[in-house]
Amino acid sequence: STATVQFHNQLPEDHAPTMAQEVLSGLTFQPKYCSPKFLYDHKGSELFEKICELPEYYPTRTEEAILARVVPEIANLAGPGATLVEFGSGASRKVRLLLECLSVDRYLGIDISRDFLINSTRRLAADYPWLEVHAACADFTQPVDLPESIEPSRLVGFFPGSSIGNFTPQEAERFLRGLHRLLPPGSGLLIGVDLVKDQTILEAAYNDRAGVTAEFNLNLLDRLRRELGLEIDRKRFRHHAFFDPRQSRIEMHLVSRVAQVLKFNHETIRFREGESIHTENSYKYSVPGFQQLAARAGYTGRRVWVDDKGLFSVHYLVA
Ligand code: AVI
Repeated sequence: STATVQFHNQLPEDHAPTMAQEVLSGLTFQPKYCSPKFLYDHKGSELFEKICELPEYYPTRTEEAILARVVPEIANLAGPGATLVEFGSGASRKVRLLLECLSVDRYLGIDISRDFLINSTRRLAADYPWLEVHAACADFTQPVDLPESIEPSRLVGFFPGSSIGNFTPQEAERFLRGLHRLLPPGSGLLIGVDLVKDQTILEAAYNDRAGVTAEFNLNLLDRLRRELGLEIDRKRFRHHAFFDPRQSRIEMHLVSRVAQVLKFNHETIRFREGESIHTENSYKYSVPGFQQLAARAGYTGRRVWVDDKGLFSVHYLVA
């Protein structure tokens, strides 16, 4: 096949030193934390794809069903000839639902997991030969710029899967405002947002019976060991995820099973028994709650779609 992907690297060639610094500052903080973006090494991205197929993990299939149902309306709102930019494109699966129906001629996938990004955008380019495909390896928790060769007159942002929920509301607002800056007038943002619901449904989604989510969380420790040389043994930690209704978020932690001391470069990191590393937040919103956040970041809500069980929402916002 002649399908090509224009690749833009926006991560430093060797990002291990910055990663080491970021991880170290989290592990020496009280309480200990590690950014969820580090969950996505190649293995982690694969595990996340598995999570999306778990019976307990309703967000993926619910969002896909909403998108499949409303894609003609989305196509109307987006109009022809825009550039589609996906944040956290992963396996680039959901975007296929849009490409079948929207008349966009350019796609840019942005993801932090390089090989994963390259493979999935290559498959996309092969399957949609008329589409100009770009891939940017970037950390979008930091301010991003569009690659220079992309100067769209109009852009449609796609931020599916409730990844926005992995930011705190304050970070989410900052991210959305930063994105707003990149959007030419008339641009839109299609964003999937998980909704607050019964605590047992929420907690089951992050504590699946097959243990894939636990594996996804614990894989972080293997990664830190392999890439940063942190002397850490995953058998001494366990996965813990729960819903905090006061903050309306799932918290995911790695709990130390024992009191232990870890060596990391020249630093010593001490754990009490039961002390944890907070590895992820996943905020759950109400429809009006999210609309208000988007409005504070400068957007106008055009449409919101929710499945009939009220599990998940998809918002079309305009800049
Ligand atoms: C990517 N993100 C929206 C997922 C979530 O639900 O917060 C990541 C995840 N963590 C555990 N399971 C899935």
